Amino acid sequence: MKRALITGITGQDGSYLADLLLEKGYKVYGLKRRTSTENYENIKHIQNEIEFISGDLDDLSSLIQAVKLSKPNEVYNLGAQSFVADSWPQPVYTAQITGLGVLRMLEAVKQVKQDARFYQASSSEMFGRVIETPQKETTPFYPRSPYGVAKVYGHWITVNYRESYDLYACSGILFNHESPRRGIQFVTRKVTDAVARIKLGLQTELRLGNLDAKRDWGFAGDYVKAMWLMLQQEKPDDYVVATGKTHTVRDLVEAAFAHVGLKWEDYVVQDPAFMRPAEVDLLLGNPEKAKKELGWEPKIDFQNLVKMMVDHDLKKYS
Ligand code: NAP
Ligand code: G4F
Repeated sequence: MKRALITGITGQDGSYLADLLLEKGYKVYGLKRRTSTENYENIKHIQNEIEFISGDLDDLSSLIQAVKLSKPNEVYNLGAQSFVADSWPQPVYTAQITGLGVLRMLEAVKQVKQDARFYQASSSEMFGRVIETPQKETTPFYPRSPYGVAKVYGHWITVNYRESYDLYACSGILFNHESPRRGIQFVTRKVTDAVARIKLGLQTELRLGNLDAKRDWGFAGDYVKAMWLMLQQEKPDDYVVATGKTHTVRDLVEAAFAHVGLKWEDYVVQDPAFMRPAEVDLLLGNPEKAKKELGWEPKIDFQNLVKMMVDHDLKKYS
């Protein structure tokens, strides 16, 4: 039985990855940080099948202990302060967890179980003010937020540990991926939740920031398969994971309202409070390498993703 340690187990990706690994017969360990109120919402259906280990990406001793206890064949480092907008008011914390947290996890692997395969959750936010379109593995980074800068550190320290210590360490440069388990702060879920509430008469307006930003949005359930595939190859490498299609926030809003028969213009209000100090205007990934070398394909397209999320939120409030 293979053993996997997942940081960020309670998050969107951690929960889908745990589903996948349990299906494949893995023993799954989840690093769980201490919170005043426990939040198992995304993993309540598999809570009894996961072994939780108390730890925090800010605390190297807890990560060393987690690797000692789990003796993993594979480590998936998905934990992070992952909300870009909060990385401006909390830049030091974001650097500590999203940047240095990667180094701590790599050190724990290096010190305790050097043959464990390591996956780092890198991000298309690293491309930021894009140097070329579409973005691929060799596109230079130009991060536009403290979060993006921290992810660049996490990416390069992963590459550096691979090259310095011969670790099997991969960095997945994932473009935006969403699902009914997406946190409510992120724009897709904020929109689908509001559409459901407006349709059911529970809310009257939706306040948003920049409607012109473009994102390459895919389905999280598809993307965790690419993470697993990266750790099953002969040699470690880095891969862009994306759909190869981009849409504006306005397209997202239009599709979500149209799905319930409403016109978005009647409900959406632009609010400067949701504008960012520096914006990433356009993300569009080229996933050719992942398709060719990993045999990975996204299954759910943008329209079906939006419908899935709106339907889920309608059901939640009905
Ligand atoms: P998410 O839903 O926000 O989950 C983040 C996870 O990290 C949660 O389980 C959270 O635990 C945990 N965490 C936060 N601070 C921690 C700390 N100090 N120590 C240990 N764990 C901590 O994020 P996601 O969407 O699943 O994304 C997973 C990873 O992929 C993140 O690293 C994110 O930056 C990266 N990424 C995401 C996307 C995307 O579009 N989703 C794209 C590219 C890269 P709590 O439940 O306790 O808060
Ligand atoms: O949904 P978002 O907050 O995601 P963002 O900033 O693209 O980051 C996500 O994807 C990254 C991969 O590229 C991950 F690394 C990261 O962890 C996270 O998962 O915002 C998407 C776009 C932005 O351009 C934002 O300015 O939507 C725009 N937007 C417009 N109004 C809004 C809003 N975003 C949010 N969250 N809330 C709004 O009201």
